[in-house]
Amino acid sequence: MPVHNSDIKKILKDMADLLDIKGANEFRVRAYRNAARTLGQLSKNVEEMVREGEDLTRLEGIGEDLAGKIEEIVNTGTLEQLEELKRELNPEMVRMLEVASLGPRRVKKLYDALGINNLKDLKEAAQKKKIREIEGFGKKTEEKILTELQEMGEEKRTLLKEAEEVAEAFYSYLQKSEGIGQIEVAGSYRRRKETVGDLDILVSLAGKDNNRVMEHFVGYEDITEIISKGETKSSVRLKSGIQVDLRAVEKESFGAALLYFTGSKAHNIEVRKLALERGYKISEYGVFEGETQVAGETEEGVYQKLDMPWIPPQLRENQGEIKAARENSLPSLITWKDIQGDLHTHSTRTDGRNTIKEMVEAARKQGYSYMAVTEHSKRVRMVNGLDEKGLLEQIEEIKELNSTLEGFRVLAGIEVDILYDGSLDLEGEVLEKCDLVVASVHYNRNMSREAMTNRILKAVENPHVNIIAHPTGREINKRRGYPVDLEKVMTEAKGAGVFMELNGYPSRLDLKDTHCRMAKDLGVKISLGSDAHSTGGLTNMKYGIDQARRGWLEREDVLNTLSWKELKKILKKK
Ligand code: DGT
Ligand code: CA
Ligand code: CA
Ligand code: ZN
Repeated sequence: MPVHNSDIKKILKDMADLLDIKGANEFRVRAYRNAARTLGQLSKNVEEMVREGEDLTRLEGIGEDLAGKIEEIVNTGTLEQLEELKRELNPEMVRMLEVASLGPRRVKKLYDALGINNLKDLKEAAQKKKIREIEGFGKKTEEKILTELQEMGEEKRTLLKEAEEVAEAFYSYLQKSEGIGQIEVAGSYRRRKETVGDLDILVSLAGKDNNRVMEHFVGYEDITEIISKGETKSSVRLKSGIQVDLRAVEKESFGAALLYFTGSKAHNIEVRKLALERGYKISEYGVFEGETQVAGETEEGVYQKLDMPWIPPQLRENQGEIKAARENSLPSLITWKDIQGDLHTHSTRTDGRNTIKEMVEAARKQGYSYMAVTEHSKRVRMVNGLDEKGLLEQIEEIKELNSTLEGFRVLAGIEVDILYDGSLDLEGEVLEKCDLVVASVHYNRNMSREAMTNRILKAVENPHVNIIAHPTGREINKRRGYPVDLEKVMTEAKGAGVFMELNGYPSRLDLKDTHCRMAKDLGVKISLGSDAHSTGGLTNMKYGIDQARRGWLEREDVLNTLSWKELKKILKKK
């Protein structure tokens, strides 16, 4: 395996950090840090230098000793001294360095003051407000550590789209097993949460041979670890890192088990309460009256026994869905078929991979009757965002394209940047010529909640803006959204005739389920956009739909369920 400069740099830096935590001589620590820095700035490949017998001590900050260490890394891929240090210190202590506001000094201080040597103790101490009392830490740092710990925890969850690829492949593999009847992927996956912790697959047995089913399950080629294997329950870990739990139940219990393992836990608890009130016992095996099973083969049957219609999994979060079901007032949730067009796409003109023509073709195949092209504006230099002239050219290009299309309309749009002061990146007289103006924040995100809210409100009030796109700027597992008072923004948007975007890009989905519900309650229509950067990206819409459903949205809550004719009228109203 080749050893890159960055690998060597990382090892040297780890050495410095661990020595520092250990309280080693300051000069020794600094020597490793300097060497790591030198490696980071080097244009030559160190591995090659070693192979060609070049003298490493000629490099800045590298003496005999360090040169020998670097050779060891190149030859063995690691450094014995580092491995030793890792064995000596609690490896969890090393992980504490992943908390952004903790450096080695602080880790050592935490250990000396409170004996903290792992993340769990760190979290506990922060929650008990003990950290603020250590010299040099304070309340702010303590709160920051808690947030950072939380973010680290969140990172372990898998994006729904990634989980979907894994789940679908596993599903088809299981289908090939003899002895399996029905298969469902339950858990948060079935509730279509934006991220999933693990996958919960439920199967019903067609024969009586559990063993064969479990053998087949653990024989899947992508498995890296068999965590447990029993007759009715097994767990494995896959190459992708995701854990999969499999449960096998008899056919008569499949519905009850599906309901139970779909969750959420909070939903299950409410369902159980209702059952108890009616004198039933409910479990993953069925609904029982005394010893007799009275429901459980299907989910519908279980809900029916409790006087409720079937509840779509996306709603099962104990957010009022049980009450609504019992009053027969469940929302009739939006589906992909209700969507008439996509309101957020990119093409090769900026950072997309397909031409407008190709995107249009794909959108038609999707069954849409319109699609807005919304390129970035000039402030987004990295992707050659459009300036006024470029936008005018594109409007012309789209006009021409439209004249060749029948039964389909390309909307000339723009995703214009909301600048630091809340003004827009392009002149109003050009924006005026667009069918649709989508505005979003990309830069200078480091603002107070109040300042960011005012910045976006200014865009809301701008007469040219129709939609506020990705209104929180978050990227799941990468960065939190900027702080913004969405309730205030939505309230103003409602008054100004502006719509809020639910971006379907699987790692964005800026508006959370709860935000969608907030919009519905405030009466602001949501615009669903795929933010497609290629023809394949148009299918991001389905993640938007799932999120919208989790937010209780119905057809009339979503802007692009309207035909272009209706939509045009609404946009003009502004
Ligand atoms: P995840 O995996 O963290 O994204 O979330 P879930 O909802 O898939 O949770 P998971 O995998 O721990 O369990 C799957 C379902 O099993 C969960 O949604 C509800 C059910 N379940 C698990 N533990 C309990 C429990 O202690 N009580 C009840 N009532 N249900 C549970
Ligand atoms: Ca799960
Ligand atoms: Ca699970
Ligand atoms: Zn975009």
